[in-house]
Amino acid sequence: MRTILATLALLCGFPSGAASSAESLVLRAADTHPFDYPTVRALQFMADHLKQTSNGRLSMKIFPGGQLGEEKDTLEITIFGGIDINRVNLAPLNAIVPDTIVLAMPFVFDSVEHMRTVVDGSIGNEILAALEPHGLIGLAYYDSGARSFYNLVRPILAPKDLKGLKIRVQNSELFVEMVRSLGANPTPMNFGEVYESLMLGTIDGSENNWPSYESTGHYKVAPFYTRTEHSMAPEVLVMSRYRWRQLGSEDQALIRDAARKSVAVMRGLWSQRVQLSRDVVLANGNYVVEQLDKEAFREAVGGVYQEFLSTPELRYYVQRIRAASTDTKDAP
Ligand code: GTR
Repeated sequence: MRTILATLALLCGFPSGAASSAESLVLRAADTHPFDYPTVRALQFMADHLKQTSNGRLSMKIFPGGQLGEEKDTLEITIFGGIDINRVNLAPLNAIVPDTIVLAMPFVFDSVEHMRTVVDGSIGNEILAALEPHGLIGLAYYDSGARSFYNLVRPILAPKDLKGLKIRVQNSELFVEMVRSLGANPTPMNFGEVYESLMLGTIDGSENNWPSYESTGHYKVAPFYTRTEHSMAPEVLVMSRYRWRQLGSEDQALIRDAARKSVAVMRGLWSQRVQLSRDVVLANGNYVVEQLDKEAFREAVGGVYQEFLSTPELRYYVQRIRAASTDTKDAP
């Protein structure tokens, strides 16, 4: 596991924007996924666009594959300015910015379209703006589809099948309690440690979307995948507020514009990759449960709503998210 100090040592060898001439700036961008994953390809689009619109003055150096560390650590480094741009999932932000919890709540979205409507609208913008007092500038949301459970022990058809299984979760109290309320034993762990832990049997399973289940090779070790689709926590593109404040408003606008334009590109790549990853998993002969009664899962996580929506502001966000659904089902 790469530590914060190791990441800083690595970055020291790389010319940062501050060391460049006043004319040119190289922004360092982190992503935990490999170079061909939709998030990284979208970052590459953003980099190309930025270079073009700034006539080569602004560029991005992308560090994919978790080279700069795990999301929990790279977020800290971004806050104090060691990384300029960071693509992370919303979950590790839950501990830093409480408002982000509402977009990760179980079953709060009825579909990917519902999630997109919310993050593209005023709620999405308000939550991006809420990052700023915490040292981050929210640039955009990327798709992350829906997260579902997988494991190496047995098929999950109902919450009772999760009972006693050790399930890895992201570093977020919300995910810990969500999994506990379903009867499993939650184990918070960095993304990069999951494969080995599955191999060693120190965990029984995890939860993620189709592309991550496939690209990490977890599907080869944990063959039982059930489309619980319990969370649609999106990906977020954040920038270091420290770096942001060193930039003029014209450069800030170019960065925002490039980030915004990369969203549509990412969504196109994402839909293709979901399809491809699902095909790879099915062709591998995995035991995939696609049709299931989600009601029992929805009911089991009801207590998480009482526990985590602890302020009127958070409850109001969720009311508005639910009102934005074309489906009439109430959240748990
Ligand atoms: C993926 C997400 C990553 C990371 C990972 C995880 O879906 O794209 O940023 O959050 O899940 O489970 O840690």
